[in-house]
Amino acid sequence: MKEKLQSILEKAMAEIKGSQELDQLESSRVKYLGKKGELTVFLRGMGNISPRERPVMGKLVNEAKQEIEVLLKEQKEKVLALEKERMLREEEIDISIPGKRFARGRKHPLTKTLDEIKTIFMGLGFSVAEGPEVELAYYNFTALNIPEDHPARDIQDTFYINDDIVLRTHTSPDEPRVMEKTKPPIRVIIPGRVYRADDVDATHSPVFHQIEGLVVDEGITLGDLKGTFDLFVKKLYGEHMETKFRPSHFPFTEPSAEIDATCFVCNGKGCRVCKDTGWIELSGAGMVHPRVLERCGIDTARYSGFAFGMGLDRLTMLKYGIDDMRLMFENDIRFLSQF
Ligand code: 2NL
Repeated sequence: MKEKLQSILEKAMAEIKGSQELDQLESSRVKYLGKKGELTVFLRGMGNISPRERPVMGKLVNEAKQEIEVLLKEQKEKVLALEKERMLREEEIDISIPGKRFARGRKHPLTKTLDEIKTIFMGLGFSVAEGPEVELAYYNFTALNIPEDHPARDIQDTFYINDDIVLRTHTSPDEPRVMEKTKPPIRVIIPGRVYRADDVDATHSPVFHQIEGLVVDEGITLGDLKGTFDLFVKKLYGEHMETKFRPSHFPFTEPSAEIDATCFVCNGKGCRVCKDTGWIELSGAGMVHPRVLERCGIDTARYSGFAFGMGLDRLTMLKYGIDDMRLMFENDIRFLSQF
């Protein structure tokens, strides 16, 4: 009997010591100490031994049971400690490894130029407004004094949604929208995307960008336009820049002018960019036509205003020496990452 007990104990001890998993330990516990476990069965079998030997054997069985319990507990702690160590090792963070570099995006050259222009005009007390790209033909043409038979209305030149709705061909329609809603004094610039039915080439795109400016107040003159634009150009391109007006025509301004600035490639000496004139055309402008003011309910006996409209794409191309407009819209990372 004693040898039997000894062999069960040895087997159990070896098994438990060899266990590396909690599951294994639990099955060992069931196997030896459980209801049908080997020690339990052994204890029951003691009915067969002599009453004299019984207390001695009983004591030995209990001792064996205790030994197994203690060992199970110790082994369980060992397994848990090993497990913890393994987890710590696996989850170790090496803070000396260099970090991952993320490719950082940057502003599109058009956005950069626009941001600069906004900052300059906001410094002059202008606010920034925006209007819809899908626009009523009324605001795009009629409100701007563009007559019914004007070529700008031709379906060859303009994207019509239907007879009354177009993709705006300029940012000018936002100005009557502002004038209808706001009482003078008005000082606003309006940047935005505009559309023309043009084929793509180095200087044309069916989608491009304009910035419109509008000032309406008492006593506004062409002198205010000249002073404002001159300051704007000096801030954008440098203090040495000069501006001049050239007579022009727009249906929504009277008188109208093209504003030229010193060619900043050759500083006025004459080069390929300015076609040897020393000047570069930057903007159309003029005094707001009285008919346009009146349509918006502005009293022309009291108020007058100036307006200008310029191409953001062109200004940006000139600023950075970009010679092909397509680059602005292709989103080629090799181009964009240069700004
Ligand atoms: C151009 C010419 C211009 C305006 C836009 C404007 C707006 C109103 C009334 C009067 Cl509501 N004028 N805007 C004036 C003159 C020229 O744009 O060729 N831009 C690229």
